[in-house]
Amino acid sequence: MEGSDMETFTLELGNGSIVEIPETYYTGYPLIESGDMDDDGELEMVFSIMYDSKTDRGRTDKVWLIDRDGKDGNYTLTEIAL
Ligand SMILES: [Ca+2]
Repeated sequence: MEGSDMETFTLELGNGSIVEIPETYYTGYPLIESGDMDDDGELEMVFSIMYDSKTDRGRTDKVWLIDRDGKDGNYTLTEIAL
């Protein structure tokens, strides 16, 4: 989008799956972390944008949880309200 600081991100995962991150600010650094957050034996991923220009350098605006359904292998994307 011209004149906008907003952009979408497309994640291509190692297994070939594509996950689209909705429009967000792109002026920071993408951060992807993974861990078994619900203790079900499968990893979830967290995507966020970090900004080093803010007073709080670890601050993010939005965080998305990317979770794979073990049955059909599809990924769900959930914005985490912080
Ligand atoms: Ca898990």
